[in-house]
Amino acid sequence: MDAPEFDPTEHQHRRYNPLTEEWVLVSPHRLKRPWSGQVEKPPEEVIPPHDPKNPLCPGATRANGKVNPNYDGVFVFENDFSALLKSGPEPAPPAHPLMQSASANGTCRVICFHPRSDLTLPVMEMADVRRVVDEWANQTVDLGKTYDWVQIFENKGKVMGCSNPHPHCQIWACSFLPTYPQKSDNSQRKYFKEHGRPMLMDYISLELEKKERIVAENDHWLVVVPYWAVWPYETMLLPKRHVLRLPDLTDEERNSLAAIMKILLTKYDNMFECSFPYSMGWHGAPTGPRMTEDNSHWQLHALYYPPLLRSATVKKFMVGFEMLAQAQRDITAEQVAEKLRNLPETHYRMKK
Ligand code: H2U
Repeated sequence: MDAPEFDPTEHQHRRYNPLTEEWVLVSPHRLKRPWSGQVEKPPEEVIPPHDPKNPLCPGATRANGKVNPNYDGVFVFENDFSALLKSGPEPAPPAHPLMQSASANGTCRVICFHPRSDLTLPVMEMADVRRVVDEWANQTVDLGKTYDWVQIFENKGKVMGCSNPHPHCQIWACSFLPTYPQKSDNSQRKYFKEHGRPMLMDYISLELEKKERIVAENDHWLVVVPYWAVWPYETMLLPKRHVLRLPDLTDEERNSLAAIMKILLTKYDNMFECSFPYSMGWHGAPTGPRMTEDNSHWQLHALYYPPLLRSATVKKFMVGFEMLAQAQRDITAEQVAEKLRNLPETHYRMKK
């Protein structure tokens, strides 16, 4: 009897992430196993639009005693519990290769997206989301004058360790390239050297041609479940044009980014009819002293890593084989892209 032909939706295989140079094990046959875990939806959390005790709200007092202004758009402040300080004593040069330390300076800031605590990006007005995009770009310019890497990230939901429901993100600007950006810089540089084109521009062309993993698309932006995705609902958001950093986006591209983010995040919320948790962040060409180097190998992109697996409460744990050997997923990137693509672009809360 002939062996059955390989079917990526049925048969185990490994996929390669060219950015991290890591592999992920895909086991779609496991989707057939019985599941008796929790699937019910928890009651929706009621968040007041304004809580004078919440340190991120307009007019509230923060941990360091400072009072926030009565802001009516975005509001940026220096994190009162910064993981990176502007300066400090330098560690001594490594005495042994097995015990190396190096200097680490930086600045941490918080951006409040909106004065109201009960809003999230998908349910905000387009103009409000556009203000967030502009602030991301402004902060990249400002902190990018000094720092090699400006990491903008949003941690959303209690399950991601986010303690505060007020819509906000963080920025950690570093005097060094952190581990993942460093890996990404290396791999994109290597690809550019070998092929003469930016890796992610080639990837965009492939995804637009194959149309198997596209979640949403507009004139300027593309959202895909990457071929090599690890988290069940992981997505990548990229400009279709070759863009190095957020500040390089045109006025039109910024409006278009606000629009596609609202669509992606609405689809996420509609998946399990909950405020979908995730960690997301922007990766663009390095800044600071690295700004003068040739960074043509870079392409700006945002990475979304949602932790959920099967329902609003069942999370994927990166444990066991994943901690000790390699990342693994059951449902394929193509199957998830189809699910997300078919979800409505109207938020479930607007229907009721
Ligand atoms: P998270 O809930 O995502 O951790 O974000 C809240 C951030 O706001 C967190 O980094 C900062 C915390 O350090 N913060 C202040 O800087 N001052 C405060 O008074 C409360 C919270």
